[in-house]
Amino acid sequence: MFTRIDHVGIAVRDLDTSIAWYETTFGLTVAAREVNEEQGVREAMLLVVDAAPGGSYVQLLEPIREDSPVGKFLARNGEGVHHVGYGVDDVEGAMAAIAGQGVRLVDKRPRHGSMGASIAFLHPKDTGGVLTELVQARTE
Ligand code: V0V
Ligand code: CO
Repeated sequence: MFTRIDHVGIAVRDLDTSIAWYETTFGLTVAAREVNEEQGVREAMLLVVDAAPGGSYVQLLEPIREDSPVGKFLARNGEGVHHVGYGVDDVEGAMAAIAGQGVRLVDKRPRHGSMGASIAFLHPKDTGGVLTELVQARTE
C-alpha cells in the first residue's frame, strides 16, 4: 500500500531559523513553502531525494495558532518529530483499507496538503503513538 516515505514532519518554533539550519547543516533545499490555514501551520518541504513515484522530504512545521495540532504538540513536547507521511497511490482506498483494520481516521475525507497533495491522518492512539499521514501526491 505504501510506495515510499513521502516526508517526516518536524515541529519547530521558528520556520526560518529551522530552514536555515537544515540548509547549512545538511545541505537540503526548500522545494515548497505554504501557509495551510486548515491545518494551522506554516510549513516548508525540503527535498531529500527526488525519485519515482515521488520525492522524499523533510517537512518543517511552525504553528500559526497555539490551539492547533502542532501548537499543542510543541507546548507538550518541544521541538521534534511530529509525524510520518507515507506515499500512497490512492488515498481514499488506503483510508478504507486501514479503517477496515480498526484504525481510527482523524480525517473522514482527504484534505489539502503540501504541493497539492491529498492527505489524511490516522489517529496516533491506534498507530503505536506515531501520528501517521497518508499522502497521495498531485499528478500533473
Ligand atoms: C497528539 N498526540 C500525539 C501527537 N499529537 N501523539 C503522537 N504524535 C503526535 N503528533 C497525542 C497526545 O499526546 C495525546 O495523548 C493525544 O494524542 C491527544 O492529543 P491532543 O493534542 O491533546 O488532542 P487532540 O485530539 O485535539 O489532537 C490529536 C490529533 C491532532 C492527533 C487528533 O493532533 C490532529 O488532528 N492531527 C492531525 C493534523 C495535523 O497534525 N496537522 C499538522 C500537520 P495522551 O496525552 O492522551 O496520552 S499538517 C501537514 O502535515 C501537512 C499540511 C502536509 O501536507 O503534510
Ligand atoms: Co505532513
